[in-house]
Amino acid sequence: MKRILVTGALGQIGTELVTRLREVYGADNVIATDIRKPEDNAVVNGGPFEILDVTDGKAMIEISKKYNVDTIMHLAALLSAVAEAKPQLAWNINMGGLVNALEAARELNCQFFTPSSIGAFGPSTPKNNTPQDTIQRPETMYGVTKVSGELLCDYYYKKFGVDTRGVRFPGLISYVAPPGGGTTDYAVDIYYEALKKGKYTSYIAKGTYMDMMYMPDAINAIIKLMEADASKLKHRNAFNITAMSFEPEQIAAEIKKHIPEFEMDYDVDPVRQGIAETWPDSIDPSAAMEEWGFKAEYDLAKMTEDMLEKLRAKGIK
Ligand code: AKB
Repeated sequence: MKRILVTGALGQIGTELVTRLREVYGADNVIATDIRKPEDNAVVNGGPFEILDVTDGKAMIEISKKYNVDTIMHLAALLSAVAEAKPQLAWNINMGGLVNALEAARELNCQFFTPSSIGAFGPSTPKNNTPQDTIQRPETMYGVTKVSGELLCDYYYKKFGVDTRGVRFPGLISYVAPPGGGTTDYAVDIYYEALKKGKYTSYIAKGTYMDMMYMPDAINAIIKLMEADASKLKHRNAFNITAMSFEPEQIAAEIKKHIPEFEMDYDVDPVRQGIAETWPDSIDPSAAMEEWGFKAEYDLAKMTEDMLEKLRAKGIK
């Protein structure tokens, strides 16, 4: 990777990924793009930035050519809860954007990354230690676009030789930019509310396990996979990766160790709960570990300590 175009660069992953890529590869070599251009933003001001609507394939190719990129990291997508509320829009953005990004990668002979998700699994998928290769019959629009995306990326590799790579992200927890419209967002919100109010009302029910990961591990995983020796990759576009699996009581208990007065109650959202119930309780990341050395550094305890420290340093209280 030498010259990298990132779509959805102002999102939860993009904000931290762009910053790290600019540290590693040089600020001028990372072209951040998003549909909006806010002022006073580190990603906008820290290197090249272009406004890009990913459903505009012509603009994507033009920007890729303008900067002569050799890598495309396509992050722009609607998350699970928003996608369920706006399924047609989700199809247009998630699939339309992906095809446009893959076409740009094909035309410019770029290496390509896009994330899949635990949302690519469904109720008939084995729920515990979900294998790398297994049944995928998701029942959400987000899941439909994620499975289709995995297949499309495999297709572009096999048919056109595009060096496509990707992971199935679990819920990502971070303190820099907020997630927008996911099912796992409760595991981010809880830290903000614990510091601001000392209490949190969970929209996910007691006993609902989902895989999660702290953002530094997610960013490391993307870079490591993109730098991995292609000859070692048997899978390419949908590596299961995870760092931990917990249910709401467990994250609340961990926060209580730092904020003893913290209390949590429940007001379950049927839509997000319904989505969570179709996802695995825990997935098996062994293919990623074997093929490109995936390893997560943060467990629930280490992440909680760091999240609270970083949010306090940001002035959240
Ligand atoms: C979501 O909840 O939609 C995302 C995901 C797991 O893909 N965080």
